[in-house]
Amino acid sequence: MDDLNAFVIPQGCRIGRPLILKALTGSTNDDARLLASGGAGHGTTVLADAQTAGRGRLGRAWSSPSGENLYLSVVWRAGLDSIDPPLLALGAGLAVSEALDLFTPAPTAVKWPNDVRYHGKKLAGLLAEAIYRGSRANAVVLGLGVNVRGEVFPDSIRAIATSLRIVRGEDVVRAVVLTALFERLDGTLGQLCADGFGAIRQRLIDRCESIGARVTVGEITGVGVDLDAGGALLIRDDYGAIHPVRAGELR
Ligand code: BT5
Repeated sequence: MDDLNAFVIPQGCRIGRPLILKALTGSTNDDARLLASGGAGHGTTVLADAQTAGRGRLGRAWSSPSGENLYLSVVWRAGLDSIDPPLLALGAGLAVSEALDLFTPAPTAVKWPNDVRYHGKKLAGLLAEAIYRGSRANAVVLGLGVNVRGEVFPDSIRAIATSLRIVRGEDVVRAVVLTALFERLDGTLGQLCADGFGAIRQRLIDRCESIGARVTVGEITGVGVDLDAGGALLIRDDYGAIHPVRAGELR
């Protein structure tokens, strides 16, 4: 964990303070949710070297061995009066993809809504969980799992997962990746909150592999053609009808 212990929050960054570093935890999202429910401020971050119950969406497991990858959860409170949690999650996926480009031979892509992939394999996943007071979210926990140094994955994900180490062919220091992630998250999400989704929409479209691809969500199959002003993926079916998809799992 020495490389994580040595990590210093980039100057001027509004997230990552306080930083709670754990050698082992169940799930950093659970830890951050608890902190957020107790009133923890914007930017509070839990970072773990390993998780015993790392999770993805819909209760799926996130492989979280020690010494290899990044598992962190950021309490985000800014701008929630104007930005919905799903848009924040879209912005976070864009930020992570842009940050990871600094370490990959070619640009990474976003699989809508927010998986970050390299040549079709998953480099990073995002689990955004809103905490509501009444009908309004007063915090969103942005949980990030980024495969940095892992080289051997469990059988169940070997065919679909990759890491910076694998795509680069050389070691990557976790603290350096963490610095890039904090800078991009702070910058891109700050821009989203200040200027709205329109300010980052084109950047996301440019790296969204689900646009121009044949996709299926639930009952809808067609070609992803655009993202609308609310972040929905527009799918054109084989009869030419356009379907906006606001949430779901692309196949
Ligand atoms: C995600 O879910 O992609 C969100 C993952 C978020 C994990 C972070 S780690 C820090 C924070 N604390 C948590 O407890 N969670 C967050 P989803 O789209 O549902 O993808 C889950 C699927 O990805 C699994 O069913 C596997 O197929 C695959 N998977 C599991 N572990 C993986 C890994 N390390 N790398 C790539 N794919 C993985």
